[in-house]
Amino acid sequence: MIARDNPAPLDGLAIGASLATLDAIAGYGGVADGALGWRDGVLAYVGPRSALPASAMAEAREVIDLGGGWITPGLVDCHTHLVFAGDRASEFEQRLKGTSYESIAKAGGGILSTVEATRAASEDELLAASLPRARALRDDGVTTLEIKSGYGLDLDNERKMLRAAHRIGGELGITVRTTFLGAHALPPEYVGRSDGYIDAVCDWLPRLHAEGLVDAVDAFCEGIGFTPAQTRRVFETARALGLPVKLHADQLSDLGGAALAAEFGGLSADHVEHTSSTGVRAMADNGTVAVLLPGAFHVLRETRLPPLDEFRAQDVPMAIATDCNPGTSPLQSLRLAMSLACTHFQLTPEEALRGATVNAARALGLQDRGVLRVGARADFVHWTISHPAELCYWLGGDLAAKVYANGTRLL
Ligand code: DI6
Ligand code: FE
Repeated sequence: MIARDNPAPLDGLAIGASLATLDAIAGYGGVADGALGWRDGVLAYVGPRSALPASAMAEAREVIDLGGGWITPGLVDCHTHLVFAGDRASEFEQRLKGTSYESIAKAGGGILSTVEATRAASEDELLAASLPRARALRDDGVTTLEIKSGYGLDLDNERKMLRAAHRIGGELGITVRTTFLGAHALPPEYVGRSDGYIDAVCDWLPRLHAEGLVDAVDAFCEGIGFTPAQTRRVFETARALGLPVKLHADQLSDLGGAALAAEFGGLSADHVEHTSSTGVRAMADNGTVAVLLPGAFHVLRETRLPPLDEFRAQDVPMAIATDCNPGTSPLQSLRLAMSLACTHFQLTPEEALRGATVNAARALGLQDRGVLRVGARADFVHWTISHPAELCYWLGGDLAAKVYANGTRLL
């Protein structure tokens, strides 16, 4: 539990709270009356306070007595589109009157209306519009955040989005991982030429990657998005660059997206409401995480559930994310996504917490976080709760009392 080879004093030591370490195959990994110590941004003690060497307490640079509550790993939101300009509240009203998401998209609204607003914004304006959403997530416990491009749909505007996303990490002190989603929608200038657009996407990807702006590659494989054959071309370009892939797969129909993502060793297949047994099997065989997005399910009032029991039976790890976007999931709390996953998908609160920490880290290819373990990054949250299930039980509320990333207090 303690790194005994390092006698240097701890930079910080938190006591007086219980720990949900998640450092086991199942269960919260609960430690009553725990202690958490860190040094150089990395956890150096995780365990019961009673087992803490007396010298560690005496020598720590700072000892924080939390006076109750629980500490969990910092939450990881592994699927968002939170960099965008404008909003789609009027589309929300249209949908409530009975117009479908797909028909709005086909009429040139939907994603394309956000593309128009995002193209018109400067990088600074985009940052200013997006920062409050990221801050809301962080202040509710998120210390690692994935952000996709996909509302620029040309080289300069995709670059602008990815740069704005990077700046969010610096502004808020959290880790931001960027995903290139050039294959999100067909921009107006390519109408009738979707294969030509995919050529362009495959041309931009190496350039953006060379600028250090891309951690992973995604596509919208759907009737209103791109075909499996087009998605495959994007993935082949990613593979040639050594970039991991993930996919918006089987959200509105089953095009075999999950199996395609798995075939490319994908980090994750996301949405997956319509994924078949073959798709689940392929994910299990390739270690592809199922990212559940109950915010979009809720907002679109979907009824088709992801194959949850099959994921469980085949040991496919399930992650949960907000999918924060202006159309289908204007959701600014990962805790609320966890709650929706419990209510709509009948996940247990323990599965939901695992889905927003350790499994979400895996969906981003990050092994150094998502658990409280010696050697992991010192990203953690102190919550004013008496049981971890409360993280899913309360809808909203101000539960995150302290948020630390890399051993630095952010909130
Ligand atoms: N699936 C989604 O949930 C988002 N993109 C996608 O491919 C929705 C994006 C939007 O409607 O703006
Ligand atoms: Fe999405």
